[in-house]
Amino acid sequence: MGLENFAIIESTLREGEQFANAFFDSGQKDEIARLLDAFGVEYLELTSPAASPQSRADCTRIAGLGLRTKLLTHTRCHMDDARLAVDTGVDGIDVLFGTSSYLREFSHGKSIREIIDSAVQVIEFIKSQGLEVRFSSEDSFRSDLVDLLTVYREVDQIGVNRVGIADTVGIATPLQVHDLVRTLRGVVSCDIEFHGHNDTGCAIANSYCALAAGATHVDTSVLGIGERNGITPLGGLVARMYAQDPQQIRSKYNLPMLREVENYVAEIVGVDVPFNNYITGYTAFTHKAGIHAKAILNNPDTYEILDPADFGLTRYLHIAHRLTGWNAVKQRAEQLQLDLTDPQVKEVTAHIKTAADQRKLSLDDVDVLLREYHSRAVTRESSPA
Ligand code: HCA
Ligand code: CU
Repeated sequence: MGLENFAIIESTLREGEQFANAFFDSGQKDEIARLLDAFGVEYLELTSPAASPQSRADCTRIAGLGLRTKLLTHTRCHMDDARLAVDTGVDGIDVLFGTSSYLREFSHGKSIREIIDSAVQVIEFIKSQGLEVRFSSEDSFRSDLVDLLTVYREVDQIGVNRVGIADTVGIATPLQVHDLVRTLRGVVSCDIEFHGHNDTGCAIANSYCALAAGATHVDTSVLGIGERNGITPLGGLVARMYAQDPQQIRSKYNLPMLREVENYVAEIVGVDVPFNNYITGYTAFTHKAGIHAKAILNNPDTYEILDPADFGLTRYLHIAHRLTGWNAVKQRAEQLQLDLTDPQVKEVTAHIKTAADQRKLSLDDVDVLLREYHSRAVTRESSPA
């Protein structure tokens, strides 16, 4: 487990529902679930059935959709919630325990035993129902380490499937995540999940470091939507893991679906996919400087670690600007079926650069310059000496 084999717990239908703009009606929830199932995430996490009557109905209905992915719901570590959750028909329950201040109470010797006892009761009940169970603590990075490890050791011993650490406030650094997961790896034998918020832009790096240190599961949401500025984005994690091992990621996930699921979620929550989004941002495979364009034409690996074709996307060479180079212009002339010699392409490239120094050009402007140059060249060649 770890980098070689990990599972995504896709939480758009739980953490994502905590995004300011999110209101998912039942049809939209089903569609998100189907798209993510088709993409191939290993788990979907759904809002607690204790949250509202509709949340409960949605959980039960989605559990009946016959998806391939495993379904989890997310509840407080409480018997009432656990009973409700079991009745929905999901495959497993992610129970979340307390807050960091609650945990801090342990360190004052308050009720660590009581906390463990109630965790044990909930975990044993869920297991007795034949369901998978995860136990995690909110705000793990601001919790007392000894308390945290004490609780996790106990729940591991009674057979919890997974423990989770949550960077609820987005404060953790990649190094801290690596340290904590490695320490935990030495204490428990069950799987380890990481849930990371993105307040300081570390969510993807933190998730990667969690896996590198021995975690087995990472929480994501589509476009990263969640509380505040959200959590690890699905596409960003996929990009990171693809860079690590393209073959693994190509075989695990239906990568061309990524854009579809992102566009769908963006539309229903009323946001645009950012221009610089991982993989699907509109400049993600655009190459501009002449030197880059030339190298890309020779061998895309020189400036691309992700192959756009794997994601059903195409690269774009941006040639309408003063940084352009003749190799890229030549390719454009070929696309337009304009027959020009290399010296001619170099000459027209100089014209393009001069024009681009005066104003912002479009590809259309470049095409006009190329066509005009070509017809002048043809006229010169065909006119009698
Ligand atoms: C929240 C809860 C949570 C839970 C994460 C988990 C967090 O604050 O809304 O269950 O692992 O970030 O702590 O999303
Ligand atoms: Cu969260």
